[in-house]
Amino acid sequence: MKKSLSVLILSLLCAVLLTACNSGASKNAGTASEGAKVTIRLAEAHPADYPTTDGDRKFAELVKQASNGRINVEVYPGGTLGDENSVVSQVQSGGTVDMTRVSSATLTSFNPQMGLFALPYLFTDSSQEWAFLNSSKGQQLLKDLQTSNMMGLAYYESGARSFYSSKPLTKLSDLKGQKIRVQQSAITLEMVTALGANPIVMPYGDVFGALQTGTIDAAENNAPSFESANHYTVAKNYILDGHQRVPEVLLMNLAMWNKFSPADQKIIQDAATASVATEKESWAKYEEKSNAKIKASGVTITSVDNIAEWQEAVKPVIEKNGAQFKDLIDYIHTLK
Ligand code: GTR
Repeated sequence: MKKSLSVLILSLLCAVLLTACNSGASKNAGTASEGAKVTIRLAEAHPADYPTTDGDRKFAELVKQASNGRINVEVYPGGTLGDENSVVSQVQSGGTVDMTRVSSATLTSFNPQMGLFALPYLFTDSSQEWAFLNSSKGQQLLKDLQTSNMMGLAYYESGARSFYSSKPLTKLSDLKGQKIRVQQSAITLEMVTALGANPIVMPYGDVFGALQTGTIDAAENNAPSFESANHYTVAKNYILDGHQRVPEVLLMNLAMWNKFSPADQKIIQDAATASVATEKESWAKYEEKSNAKIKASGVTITSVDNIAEWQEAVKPVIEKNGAQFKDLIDYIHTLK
């Protein structure tokens, strides 16, 4: 009798516990699905008219449309929600920023796999890069961001990065001893050191002032960033060595993603995928406009005809950091 009473009490307790757990789960699933309105804050480092911001806005528009206004993505351009590093920390930890568009180089400190893209001279050109990004291996890297509590939704175009300086810079040996601002990426630091210069990590938003005051001599970026951030008005020497092609990534906090119903996840994923075409189209136009503006402003632009010399200098960096990506690198070499 006593035994059957305790079994009864135990079963009742289990039932109560199970109901509590289940109701918690369904509450979560319901938060972002039918009925409930959700606001997503998306941080963007670039100005309102920049190609990546065009991509973000297209994404927001498509999500709004497909969810009948239920899911509202608010895009905050111009770095107003913080520098890239702190914004990614927020997205990762579920802070006040839910989403961001960020450089994959910045992501390296949060997810070492992203370090692949920081390897110098990894891709020969944009078509080889996109053949990889669109491949199942490239898409897997996006998915693997989940191991770092972030949901990677899409890659965006970011061209090729090259060095620019307020000091003469027309050949590799000119880099010797120059103080060069770099993104927060260990591989980039090593690359710049291997090229004979002194790397200094600094948020993107501080680069213009640092170039003006001489805290740094140089920086490196693609033409749209070099131009839109006004760096070209201070750093009048641009050498087109194209050392990195680091794609941009559109990211969401993983816990937020997991709260959406499968139908809403599809809406968000489809919108992100569709926004890539808008960003790439805008990129092509903006890059052309930036190059024309840089040229017209009297910047000395040098193209590199002995790129093998640069590649040779960074070989130890590739050997050291590339070993963990050997399969991916071999695969990239098979792509056109
Ligand atoms: C740009 C990139 C930004 C930021 C910047 C930088 O190309 O789009 O997100 O990472 O470079 O150098 O910090």
